[in-house]
Amino acid sequence: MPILDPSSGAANGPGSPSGRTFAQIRARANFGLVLPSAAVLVSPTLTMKKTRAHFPRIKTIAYEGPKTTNALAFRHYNPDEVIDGKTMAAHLRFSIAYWHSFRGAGTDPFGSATLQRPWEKGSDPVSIAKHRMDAAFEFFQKIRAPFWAFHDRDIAPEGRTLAESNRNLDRVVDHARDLQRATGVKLLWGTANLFSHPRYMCGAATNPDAHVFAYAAAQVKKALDATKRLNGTGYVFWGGREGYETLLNTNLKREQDHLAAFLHMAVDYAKSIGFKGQFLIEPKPKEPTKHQYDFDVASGIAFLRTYGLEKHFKFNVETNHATLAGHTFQHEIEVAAAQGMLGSIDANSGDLLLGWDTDQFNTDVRELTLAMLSILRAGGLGTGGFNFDAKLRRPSIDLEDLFLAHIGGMDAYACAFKIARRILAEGKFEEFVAARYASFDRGYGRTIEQRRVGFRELSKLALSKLGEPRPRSGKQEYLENLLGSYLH
Ligand code: XLS
Ligand code: NI
Ligand code: NI
Repeated sequence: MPILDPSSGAANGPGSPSGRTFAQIRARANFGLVLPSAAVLVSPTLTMKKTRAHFPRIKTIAYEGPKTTNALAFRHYNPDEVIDGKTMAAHLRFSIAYWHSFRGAGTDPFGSATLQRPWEKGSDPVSIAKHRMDAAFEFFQKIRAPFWAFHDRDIAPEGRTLAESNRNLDRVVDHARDLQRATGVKLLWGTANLFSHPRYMCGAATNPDAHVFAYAAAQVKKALDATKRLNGTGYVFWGGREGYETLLNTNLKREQDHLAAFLHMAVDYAKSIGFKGQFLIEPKPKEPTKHQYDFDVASGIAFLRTYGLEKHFKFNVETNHATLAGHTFQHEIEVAAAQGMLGSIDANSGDLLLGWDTDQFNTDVRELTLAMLSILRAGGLGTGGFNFDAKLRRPSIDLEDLFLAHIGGMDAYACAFKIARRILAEGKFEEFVAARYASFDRGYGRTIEQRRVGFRELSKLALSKLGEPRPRSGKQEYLENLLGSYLH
């Protein structure tokens, strides 16, 4: 348990990397707390060979319960707590997004990087990449996240040629494999960045130039190899630039056909190398393109079915993408779950006053409880997890902020998980909803669901026996109050 212990000399002793005094550190620390120091790289459940600590003043985050005043402790997420024979860590399967937490530098369209990380140094880009990855795995352990997720170009630098990029990736993937082995942290999913480089400015699989399509295919082939090598439980396709800006230069039908061909090739290749991970589509309506083809889960399902791909894919639902599409997070989860296609979650939230993917850490327990209800009713996420596709605000420049952000997100999900379980155990909402549809459980209602009647029979029934239906209240306010009774 992190404690304030000036006498240990840990925070301000000779080994203090910053050389700051205890008082200075204290003044800077959050919630008036000072982090204890020492290069503790060993969590209760995971072990890792000791390397130089990149977060020397932060210990493995402990669960201290809802009453703690320690900002660097969990209040609701107790990874080791066993619920229904499974630890909370195994239920929630939290994952850290490498791109935000270890490649995000705090840039925005109006300003340059604000985050300066001490590990960003080395003699060449590949050794910097490895050094950064050491810091990342130390973070994964200390924050008690059992998984991580990456894009190929997050972890390894793009080379001058594709062959060089592939070699860079191989070297860093070897390093990741060692770190995974040493720490027990596993890969949730991998993906390829098919949107940053200028070659992809008009799309990758939907680019009008077959040359770009071929290059993207080569890149995804390699990213699949890397994901397999790291035993990823899934592989994500987010179609960042798979869409268009103007129909004046676009053949929409051809682009959609090409995207489908690309996904079929990915399925075939995965099969040929024995990659058994789950393929996931991550819908998003726009940004960076104006019209993205996989706008939301519903259009994704239609696309996959149209092209005979539905057996091979599930959905990675992102909160901020749902709201950009004009939906709630819970709606997107429910639409995917209704078709047995809920795969994983990109856990974040947007700012409803800003019109873009702000990727914030979600601390809205009400929203998350509703999402959890739908996820638990659907039987959970299977091999998916809750991946924090979320980033620090630009001025949040302290290393501690990275911990505080994830602690807040993890606690909010854990809290929502517990509330949702209680709601489901008591079954009041289920009972209400079942009663609301009960007329379809019997009599002519049942024959409608079984499709044993048609308009003729129903018309006869309405004219003879039924008469005018009696309106019944939807009881929304009652149900909102009921939800409130679980929340506060
Ligand atoms: C961008 C997406 C991206 C995917 C992975 O908006 O959320 O980060 O999750 O390519
Ligand atoms: Ni995402
Ligand atoms: Ni996003």
